[in-house]
Amino acid sequence: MTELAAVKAALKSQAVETPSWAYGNSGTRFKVFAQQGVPRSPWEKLDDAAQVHAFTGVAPTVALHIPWDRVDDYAALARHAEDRGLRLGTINSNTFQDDAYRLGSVCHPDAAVRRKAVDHLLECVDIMDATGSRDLKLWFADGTNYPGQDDIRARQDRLAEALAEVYGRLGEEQRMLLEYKLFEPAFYTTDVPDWGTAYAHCLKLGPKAQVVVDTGHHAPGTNIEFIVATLLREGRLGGFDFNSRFYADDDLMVGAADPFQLFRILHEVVRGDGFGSGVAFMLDQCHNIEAKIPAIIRSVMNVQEATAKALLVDRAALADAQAAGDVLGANAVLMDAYNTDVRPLLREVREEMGLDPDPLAAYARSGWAEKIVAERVGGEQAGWGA
Ligand code: PSV
Ligand code: MN
Ligand code: MN
Repeated sequence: MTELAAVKAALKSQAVETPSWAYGNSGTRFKVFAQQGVPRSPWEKLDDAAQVHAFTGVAPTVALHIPWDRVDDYAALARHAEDRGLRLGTINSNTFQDDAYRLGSVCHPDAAVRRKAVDHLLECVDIMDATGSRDLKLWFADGTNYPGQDDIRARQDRLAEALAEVYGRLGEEQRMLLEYKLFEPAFYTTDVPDWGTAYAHCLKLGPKAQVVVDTGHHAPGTNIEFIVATLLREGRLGGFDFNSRFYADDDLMVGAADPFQLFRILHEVVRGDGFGSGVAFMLDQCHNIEAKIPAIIRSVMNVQEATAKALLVDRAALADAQAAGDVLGANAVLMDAYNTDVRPLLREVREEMGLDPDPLAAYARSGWAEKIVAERVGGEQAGWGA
């Protein structure tokens, strides 16, 4: 295979998981702007996700969030996905939207609240069994707002105990992805604030526990690609929640704020043999003011473009320049790849996959947007938190 053929083959095999919640209404704490045609159920979210996959060819799985996507029959939901060329992906737990969780969930000082939270996580594993999902994604809103509010170390002990119970329930092929976040909703301490804390817990649990990097969950200026390189080197990078941010956890379209950072991250993924290795590429975004399906298509394309550039890095030339201590030469190799216009290459890849080379234009022509506005009348639109 020529090098270009290998790059094309890798791009065709890429899989970007889209989040069910991105198809529903979302907003900030100030306002949720409802959009016409938005899904009213998990079934309709999958119908929309099928459009993203149909036009991009690389978005075959959809992440669910429980209880936002609670249904009576998960096997039927999995069949609904299959009928549309999709599979159900990661199951995201939710231990942050119940009144009981005011002081935390698995780290709460009251054992009864911790039990409730762990039972929810175990229920999520039951759902994974029914949907055939590989990954359970855990993000905990747990933390404190004031110094002295609770014992920082005791909270870590409670977390470890809860994680161990859930880990013990995982099947052979199932994984637990632990997501960290610097702050919010807790403002003083967060119980899983950084990759080091997540990694320490995963290390104790075992190989099925992996760290998930949400690109919006760091302090400004954090070198995320260094974290990626380190976790890959340690065999503990479970996946990404991709999105972009200007200020905090903005959940904007990936590659919109800083496409160069996305390239640098993907370069480390490629360098660390993390591409096609089980590292999950997921989106975790909210489209508050823009049309949702085209925004998700755009996001998938942004990931593809950054991946194509990362795959085009001349690794041999880079290694030579690095070995020779050629600082500017090495930097130039990386920048050459980043500055390559990969859009013609991706158009070719899509044509070879039997797709329209311009997914956004093809979607706009398809009539789907008009169809859902006309058909989805009555009922309650799905929204963040419902
Ligand atoms: C928390 O901010 C988070 O990134 C977690 O992944 C949640 O499950 C998700 O957002 C909800 O959008
Ligand atoms: Mn996330
Ligand atoms: Mn987030």
